[in-house]
Amino acid sequence: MRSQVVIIGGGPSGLLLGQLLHLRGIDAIILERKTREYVLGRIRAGVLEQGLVGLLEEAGVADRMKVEGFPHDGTLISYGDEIFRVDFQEHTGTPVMVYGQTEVTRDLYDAREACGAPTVFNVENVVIHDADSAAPFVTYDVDGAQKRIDCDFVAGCDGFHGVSRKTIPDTVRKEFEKVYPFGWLGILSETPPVNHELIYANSERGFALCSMRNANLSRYYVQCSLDDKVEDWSNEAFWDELKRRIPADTAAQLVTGPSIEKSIAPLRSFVTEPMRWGRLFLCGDAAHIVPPTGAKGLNTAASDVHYLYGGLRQFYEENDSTGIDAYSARALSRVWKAERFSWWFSSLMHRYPDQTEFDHRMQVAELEFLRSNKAAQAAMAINYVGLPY
Ligand code: RFL
Ligand code: PHB
Repeated sequence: MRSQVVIIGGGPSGLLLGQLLHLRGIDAIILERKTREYVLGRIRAGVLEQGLVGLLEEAGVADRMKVEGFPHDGTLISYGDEIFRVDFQEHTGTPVMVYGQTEVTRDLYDAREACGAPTVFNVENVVIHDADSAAPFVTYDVDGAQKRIDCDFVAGCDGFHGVSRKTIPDTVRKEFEKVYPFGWLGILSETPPVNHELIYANSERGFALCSMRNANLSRYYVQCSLDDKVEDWSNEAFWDELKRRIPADTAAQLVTGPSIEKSIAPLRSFVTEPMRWGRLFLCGDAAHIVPPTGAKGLNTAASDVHYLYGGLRQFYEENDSTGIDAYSARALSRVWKAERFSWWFSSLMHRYPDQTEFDHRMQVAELEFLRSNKAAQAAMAINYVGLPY
């Protein structure tokens, strides 16, 4: 079998790239390790930057988002019982779109199926061969048989635990990592959100986030210990802890109920360089991870897709490899800025196990500065809504 591009991973990066390429007549086959249902069962990001919204429009999959998504013009930040708002419209003229990653992925799968573009699920033992040559190929097993696809390019969109990144030799690959000494315990609950905009809360007991998916679906998180197990957290204990971390008058409005999903995610900052090796290109979580504070994970995956899609179009439509040659440098330049923002916002909002009283005073001073200074709010808003591509 032959395909111009082989995309490894049918998460949001792979699906978005596949759809954009398909609309330009560039054929791409997607290889996914799990089933479609499994991929759609993962509850992850909820906030989309304008850049991603634009890419979804370009890919022809924005109709449902426009009806069911919620543009947010600002966000709230609390510390203790103090609370203030950062206004995105005032500082940037743009909102963010609240629309779940699950829904984005569903829309992309539906569009892919409608146009008959090929996706192979349940693949195993994916191996990328000869990526540093002009004739790469990919082998994999499905239903007990080994298959081979010859291609021009391989897009490694297979997430943090995929095979693509590890295909780049150790002598070439450089990795940068910071692991945070806490996790986020998240629940999804069929209750009305406590507020129509997100609330990021710094409290003596640790960070909390009040987020939402729609008028009757809320997403809440509390900072937890890395040793905590989901089973140890009853719904009651979760609601109780959340209420203690947000301002008292907000807590009084919180509607609680059963959780329909509960999970713990560790926090990590991670970047691999370069993001290209020969004819293999890494996209999204395969190349970088951010802590979720600031919602940059999915959005940074989307900016990679933007640069790679542009480069591949230029290659196929104009026989010009400038874009693919510049891919790694362009993508990394924006990746590092998203890493910086997520690291800064995480450092500002969490309680660290070894935090001194001095460190805490620094957080409060920075929060008070942010509360009172328009330039600081503008810097935050510009990063939150998304830096330009
Ligand atoms: P994904 O979504 O991980 O998709 C990769 C896909 O590749 C498949 N795969 C393979 N397929 C074939 N062969 C192999 N060898 C393969 N190995 C893996 C996987 O099954 C999967 O379907 O990466 P992608 O597409 O780059 O998208 C990135 C985003 O998913 C990610 O950045 C965000 O979800 C990060 N993230 C969050 N971001 C936010 O902005 N806000 C959040 O609240 C948020 N919560 C999260 C998150 C990531 C989490 N993970 C990865 C543990 C919560 C969690 C739990
Ligand atoms: C979410 O709704 O899941 C969410 C929102 C904002 C974040 C992280 C997660 O910064």
